[in-house]
Amino acid sequence: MTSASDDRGFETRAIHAGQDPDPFTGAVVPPISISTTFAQQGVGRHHGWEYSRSANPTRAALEMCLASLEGARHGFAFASGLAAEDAVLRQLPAGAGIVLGGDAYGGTFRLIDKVYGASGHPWTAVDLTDAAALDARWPEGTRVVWAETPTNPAMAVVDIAAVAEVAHDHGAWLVVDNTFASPFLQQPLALGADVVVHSATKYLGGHSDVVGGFVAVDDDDVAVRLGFTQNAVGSVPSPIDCYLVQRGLKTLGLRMERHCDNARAVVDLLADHPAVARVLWPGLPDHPGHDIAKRQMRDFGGMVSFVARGGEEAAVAICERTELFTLAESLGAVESLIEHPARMTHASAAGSALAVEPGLVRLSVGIESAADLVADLRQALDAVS
Ligand code: P1T
Repeated sequence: MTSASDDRGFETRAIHAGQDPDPFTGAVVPPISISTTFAQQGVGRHHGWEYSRSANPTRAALEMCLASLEGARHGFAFASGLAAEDAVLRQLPAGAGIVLGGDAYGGTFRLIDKVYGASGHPWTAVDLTDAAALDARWPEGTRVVWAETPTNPAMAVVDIAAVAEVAHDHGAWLVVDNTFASPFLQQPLALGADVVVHSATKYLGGHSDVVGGFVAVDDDDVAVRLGFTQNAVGSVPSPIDCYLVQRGLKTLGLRMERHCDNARAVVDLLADHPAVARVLWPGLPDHPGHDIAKRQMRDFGGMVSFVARGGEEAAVAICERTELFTLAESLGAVESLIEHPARMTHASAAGSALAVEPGLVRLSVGIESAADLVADLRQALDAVS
């Protein structure tokens, strides 16, 4: 769906873009359009809607709003983050190579390695925090560079503008997975990325009650191809799921501010605790990506990882001891979650270049009272000290 240019503020667009009151009833919340099909006045004569896989009014409203929030001309909603990623990777010509960052969500690794790698797309893991090294060691035949920033789960920061320049010099696209930052904190297209992907399951939806994905692009031709793929392959979200993401977006700015503030409070505890060997959060001045994050992000986000001093055993024990932080996969919602990436979200990367340090614990810091989150983590850390 194409979004009209709109220079209103982020929070205004989150609440109003693509969401005018219903022209027939005045309903302030546009109705959820659950119809799968739409009456035609004559063969091929209709109001712009034919069949809901191809286009649906609730999905279109979400796509317009999210495209606007990413500062993109075009947006496409999908049934999951991985479905969105798949739609982008399907645009690669036969045999084209992929560069994947040295750290990424385990499911993205699995998609690129086991699905695209297995069907003739060679891929290489490259540390994208060093754009000059990428340039110097550019793998021949690469047509897409796939970057997360901050990365899942090691919280590395990639300089989007620098990596975009290298990718473009070599005739490749830069795709940025903006799931960890959300468009409130970071807008990769404005920094030179060609494509933005999201797991809408995370901060965009924000309430752990919907699985979804999203792709944003500026290029009109790429948009036509993505729209074709969305319809031809058909991994589209239901109207109710679209509504849930849309509803989540209305508070995205408020939630992100609170996620960031709570992360700061949690990091203060972790940084001083004897059970913690290293804290990985781009807001820390000694984080190697701190200056880049300061430049390309509005704030440092609600995701925090740390390495337990006692290694894997201690990391697992901490994950099993918190009470308010729920032990669960996923992230980006109002409630705080804790997990052990090596055994959970990133188990598929074991033994690969993207394998995760076994002592690593990942926190998705929610928007509960900061003091309660800190107290909960403190008791879990104290128990393993
Ligand atoms: O789960 P899905 O909506 O398909 O999104 C996949 C995905 C894509 N990109 C990033 C950066 C992600 O973190 C994810 C999903 N991640 C988890 C479920 C997790 O716990 O890390």
